Amino acid sequence: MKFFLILLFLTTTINSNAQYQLSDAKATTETINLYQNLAKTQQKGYFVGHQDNLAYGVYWKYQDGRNDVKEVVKDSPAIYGWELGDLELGKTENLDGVPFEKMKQYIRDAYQRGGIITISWHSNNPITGGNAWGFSNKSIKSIFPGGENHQTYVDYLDKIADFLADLKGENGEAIPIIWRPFHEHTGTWFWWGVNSASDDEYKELFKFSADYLLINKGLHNLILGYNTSVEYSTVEEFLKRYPGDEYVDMVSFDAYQRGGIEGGENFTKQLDQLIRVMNEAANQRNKISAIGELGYNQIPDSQWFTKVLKPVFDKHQFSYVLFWRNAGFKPNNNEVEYYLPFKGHPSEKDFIKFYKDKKTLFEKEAQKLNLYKK
Ligand code: BMA
Repeated sequence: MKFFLILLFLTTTINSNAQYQLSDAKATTETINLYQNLAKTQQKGYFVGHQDNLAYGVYWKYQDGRNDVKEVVKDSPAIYGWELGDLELGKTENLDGVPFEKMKQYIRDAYQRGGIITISWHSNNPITGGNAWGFSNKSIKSIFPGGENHQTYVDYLDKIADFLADLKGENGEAIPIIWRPFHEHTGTWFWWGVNSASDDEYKELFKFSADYLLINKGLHNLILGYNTSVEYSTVEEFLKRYPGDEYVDMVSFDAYQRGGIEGGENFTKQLDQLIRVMNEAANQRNKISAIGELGYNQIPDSQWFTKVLKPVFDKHQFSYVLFWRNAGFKPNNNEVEYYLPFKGHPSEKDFIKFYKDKKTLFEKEAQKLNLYKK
């Protein structure tokens, strides 16, 4: 009898994911369903995503129907990452040249096909007028209510809110968005990072912005992400700038392998530690977890996916991994940047193996799971 009761308790908890509740009590049905389904799916695998996937690849730009992932595995990513940097300045293209009107259409199309959308924001600096990188050595306090840069920051958020509010499905419902603002905040390079914003200021920034979008702007399609970089080795360090359970639904980190391929073993170890600590934090706070950004520029290791990533991914549960963008050649700095193979790349075969792994979930699987339904 006792055994039976325990079993009953376990099945009920697992099925309803009762421990995972969105922080927004007014979240739309589709957003709640997506969140519950992300939590449930963590138990069997993880969704695979790609930044800017539909807009361009290493050797093409804006060609309808193309995407580098599909040309290799005959399936699309399950998660589509997009970036809003420069929208706050009223520009028509983001900082990487993606037109916002096209982006909206890609988002609608992917949602309609059953894919998942996540959005990041390399916001320009409302204090200095500079871009996201670099810092002012001034406190960011002046963007909070009463401060001299407050109105500038509120104007930024208004533009972000307008964009997010315009993302609607065919029946007029708001498209759920995994909103991942002020990411890599444990690093030094952004104006919201540790060199410019104190922990308390960061929390304030996160809370003010979320309140503004949800309460003032009435957006209820957001799954809120708290996303660090790699500078942590304990739960306390990971949660150092955590704004509170009522402001976060998902925790994640960004990590990149750099240097020679002999560093693969160390990267596997590092990832293992990063995921383990993140998941401890996630379990303590009853939040889902994910890898917000990942990559090894140009994938110099032709077995990177199965030899470096798979062994560690097999050991842990998390909802998704997003590979960063296949920018190709970047004329602004003469660099080449991409993180997933294109047709003809030496790691194509390895990525197909990774695709076939039963834990990796791409768009066809996402469609079957009907993520926006209960
Ligand atoms: C970086 C690089 C940059 C890009 C930025 C925002 O990591 O890909 O080229 O501008 O992300 O997308």
